[in-house]
Amino acid sequence: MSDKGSDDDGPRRGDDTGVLTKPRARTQRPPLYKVLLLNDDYTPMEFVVHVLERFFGMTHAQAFDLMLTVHKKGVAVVGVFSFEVAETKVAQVMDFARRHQHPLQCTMEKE
Ligand code: TYC
Repeated sequence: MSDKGSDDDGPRRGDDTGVLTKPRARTQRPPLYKVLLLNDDYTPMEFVVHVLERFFGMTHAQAFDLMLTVHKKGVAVVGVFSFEVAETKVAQVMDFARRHQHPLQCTMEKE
């Protein structure tokens, strides 16, 4: 099934005009969630770069640029995912940071 296609049974005959009308599709797209990384004063820059490479599939250059954005602005969106994937990414980052005793914070919010 296409994500933009209709779920109906195709054209229907109108009341008495002979015009075929196509009912609007009511298919809902699942909600998406932004994963946010927060700045802090203690987590080493290289650790954040490694997190972005490891859990968000970024190149070193992409990860470095985004780390600097978080460092300067305080927060940035690092990806947009389904609820389940976003929840997993947040848990992976929080667990990895905790295991390395860094206070790095990662959260999610509905788009
Ligand atoms: N501000 C940190 C430092 O100066 C680096 C940092 C960047 C920490 C991004 C967290 O999400 C973060 N060492």
